[in-house]
Amino acid sequence: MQYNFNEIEAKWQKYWAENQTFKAENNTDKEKFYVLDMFPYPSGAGLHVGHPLGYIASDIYARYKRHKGFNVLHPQGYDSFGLPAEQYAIQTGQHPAITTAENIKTYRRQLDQIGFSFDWSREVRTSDPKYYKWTQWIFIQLFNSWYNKDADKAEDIETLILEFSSNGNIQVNAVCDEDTPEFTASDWNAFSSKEQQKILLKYRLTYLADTEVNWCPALGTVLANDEIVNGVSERGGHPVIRKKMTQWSMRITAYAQRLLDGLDTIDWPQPLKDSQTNWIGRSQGAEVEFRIQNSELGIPVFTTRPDTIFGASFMTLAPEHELVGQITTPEQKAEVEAYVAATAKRSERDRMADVKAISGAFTGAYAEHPFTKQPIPIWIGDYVLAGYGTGAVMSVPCGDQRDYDFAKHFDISIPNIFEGVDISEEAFADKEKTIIANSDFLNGLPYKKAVKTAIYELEKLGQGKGKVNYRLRDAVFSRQRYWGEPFPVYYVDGMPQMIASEHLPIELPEVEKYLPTETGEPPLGNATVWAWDTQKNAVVSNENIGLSGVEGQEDNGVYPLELNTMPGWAGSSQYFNRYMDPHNDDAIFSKEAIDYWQDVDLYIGGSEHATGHLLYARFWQKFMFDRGYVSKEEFAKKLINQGMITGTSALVYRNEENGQLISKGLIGNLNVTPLHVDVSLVNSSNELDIEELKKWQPDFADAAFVLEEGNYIVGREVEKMSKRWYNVVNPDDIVTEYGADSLRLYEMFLGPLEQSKPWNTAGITGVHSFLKKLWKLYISQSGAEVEPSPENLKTLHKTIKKVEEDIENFSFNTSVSTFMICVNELTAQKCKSRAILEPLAILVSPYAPHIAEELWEKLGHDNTSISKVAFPVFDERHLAESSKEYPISFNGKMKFTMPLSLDLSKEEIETAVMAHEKTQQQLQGRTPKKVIVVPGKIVNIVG
Ligand code: ANZ
Repeated sequence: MQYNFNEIEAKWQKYWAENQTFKAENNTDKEKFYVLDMFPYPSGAGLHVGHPLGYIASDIYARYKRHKGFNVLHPQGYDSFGLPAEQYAIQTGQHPAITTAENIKTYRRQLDQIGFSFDWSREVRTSDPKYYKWTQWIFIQLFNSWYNKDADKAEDIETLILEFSSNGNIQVNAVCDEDTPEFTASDWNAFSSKEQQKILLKYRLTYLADTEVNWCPALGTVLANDEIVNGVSERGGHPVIRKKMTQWSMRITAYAQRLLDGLDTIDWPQPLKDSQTNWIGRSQGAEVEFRIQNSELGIPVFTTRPDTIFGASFMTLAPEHELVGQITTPEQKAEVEAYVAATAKRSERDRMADVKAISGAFTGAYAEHPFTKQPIPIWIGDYVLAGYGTGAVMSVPCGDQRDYDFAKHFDISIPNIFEGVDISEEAFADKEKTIIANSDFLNGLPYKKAVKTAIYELEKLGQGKGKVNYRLRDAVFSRQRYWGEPFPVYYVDGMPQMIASEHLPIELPEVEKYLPTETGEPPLGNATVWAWDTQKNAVVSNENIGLSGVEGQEDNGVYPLELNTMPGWAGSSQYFNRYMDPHNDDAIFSKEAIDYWQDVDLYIGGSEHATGHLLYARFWQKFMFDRGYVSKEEFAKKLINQGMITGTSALVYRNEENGQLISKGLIGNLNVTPLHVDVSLVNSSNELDIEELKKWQPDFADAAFVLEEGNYIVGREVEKMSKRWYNVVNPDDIVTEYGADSLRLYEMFLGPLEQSKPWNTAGITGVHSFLKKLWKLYISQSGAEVEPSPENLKTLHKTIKKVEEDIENFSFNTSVSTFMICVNELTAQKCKSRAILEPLAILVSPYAPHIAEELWEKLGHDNTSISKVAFPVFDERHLAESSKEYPISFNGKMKFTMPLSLDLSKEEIETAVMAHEKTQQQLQGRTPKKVIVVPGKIVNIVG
């Protein structure tokens, strides 16, 4: 009987779907185990073989855990809002919902045919109103919360309002905007409602503020820092500029320290933790105020080195600093303004990256040194970033390279506070060593003490305090896009109001055009039915909007809705919790569901999400924890980043002299340009199918070819697998030709999960023929009830041991070779025993589930799935050698060997050896003086 994989795989996929084999229950006595994949964005191109790598690994683990008796939650869904669908809509007029649904169909078909054990009954789609109802709900919870630093957690905004009305904000220790004024209870109670709302926005965990954003004119939207690579948009490579806009922001900075601390409690890859740590960027130092001469104004600076204060010979402000306009003298005005205008064109990243180009302008103003009272010139320079620290620095040219370069360039004095002292790293580390000179009361103090003393003296002056600064910024949460979650927000007199949760979801309105409006409003500005009626609690036509705030006009309770939508990370920041109870319409999830599933035990996905999704999701989880919705502060105990599967691109070489395509071996010194061609046009010997190439792209239709030995040999290069390089391999083709089980095994066989590795379709034949051998081993067996031999058992048990260890260590590639060895051995042993073949099928089943199901059925288990059978238990006894080739020596000289059971006693061994004919030959009738037996080792006959 043939191994007909196409038939077998279709049969079992149907069986699993019909029987809901992988449906997880929320109510069971079994221990839970939650295995999660990062859900895909369903792009128009479908999956290539690089995409399922992580999914196969997590599927093996999920299946293994089921065999181990766990109740496994292994869901899948779609991150289905996003820019590509919207851009396609702009180009073609197709509604993004339609293209998204089509793409999802393709994804589902592709995922199904790989045989994943997903519980599809729990599927979520972030663009489904039933799902984003809860994204909107979380937004409202954030709006209605503030961060209490004393309690070190988020709390209900009502507690803050109560405090304001009884005590004002003097004693409130909250994370809030820098410019929050102080007020008493009577001030608060006298404020108008609008004034109160404005103040509360300074405390809410999501708030509206004028923020400097990364504006991408080509995409017509704001981008997050992690969406910008080398100063241009990650998607499309368009220029990005800085611009001030009123935007929703998330006060993630309130969680900076907890996001750092939490990293110690989770088993995530160190490089990922490092990038989150750097992104959060904690620095300890001081804030120091420099007073401006002849003025009431002061400029605070953030410094990590307050001990160097006597070396500060000038100050530098970011060109965007709010005081620049006020302090610049009339003589310097023109120069300063020109410089400010020039820097507005440069992105922050460019400014940070470009350390060599020194530029700046003198404001004409002077500050006063806090201790020496000497005048200090105030400059502006674009190496100082507006959004970090206070946007101003005390410049210490002998301590900081950028300050030094600046001082040199503009000929500013460079006082030496390190004169004659050791400033090596060791000196810093040494508690006793002095590293500062020419610094008044700091002279003679070791580094740490100098820092403390400087802060102490500044505090005495009322001009400084110790401060911890984080590089992390609040996250801008508004996008000028159509295809995203609408905000549950309307505006009354310019102030944002939340729609009550019971009226959610607020569904995306229809629009004529997906582009920004002519007046520069986001695409939702094109919607004509996009106003909130507070009487009917419904979205109504814009025509109904009342003229609130206009004197003499009655406010009819209909108000404009928010025009921005939420960013891509909104929908992915709590999806892991929603899977626990995905159809709940009354709550994001029930208490029962979250109490049972708690958190993700294993999360697998790409490392590119380190400072985006994985940071935001941790933030929202901590918030949900503070507000009592979840019981775990970290959502995923363990995380693995799968490596990238690279493609093997194929290249032809165009001779620039005459346009001929030159076979690789004949290039020599010719001036050629390599061109990518589709890898499907090339066979495993790197020979190009010339006729197919001519049909593939019109450019090649009339090409002339220079061949070697009758063939065109292409060049090969390993690159990222991407449509752009025509090196994508479609899993559909592999599944049709070799089957899903071969694909699964091969993806694992390629190498360690976390490493990047090249794809080479030719290599799949190895695992494919292994599966055929496995099949044969079962099909050739007839008398299944034969007792297993010790060798059979040994082969089986060493396989159980290895495979179990491998899965536990996520070392899936090594299991595949173990299976190969096992099947070779059992084939050689002509094993037919059910007691061996049954457990082997279970071992194989997480990796190659279809064939395992089929073999299980063939072994007589009708209409049951192997996926629920207990994992075989390793028994060490079978690995023990049962016999040993004893060397038999005469007077210390080894003469022959004989096999003896290891169970024999000393006496039994002696008897057996003495009875051997070779012993008799050696002794020739003599009686030995002594027979020395060392069980398990040797026998020596003396005399
Ligand atoms: C004086 C000084 C002396 C500094 C010295 C360094 C060395 P991190 O570790 O990144 O927090 N700085 C502060 N705000 C800045 C801004 N907005 N743009 C650019 N640079 C800024 O670094 C903090 C240090 O970077 C601060 O300490 C300040 O320079 C500078 F020997 O102050 B320092």
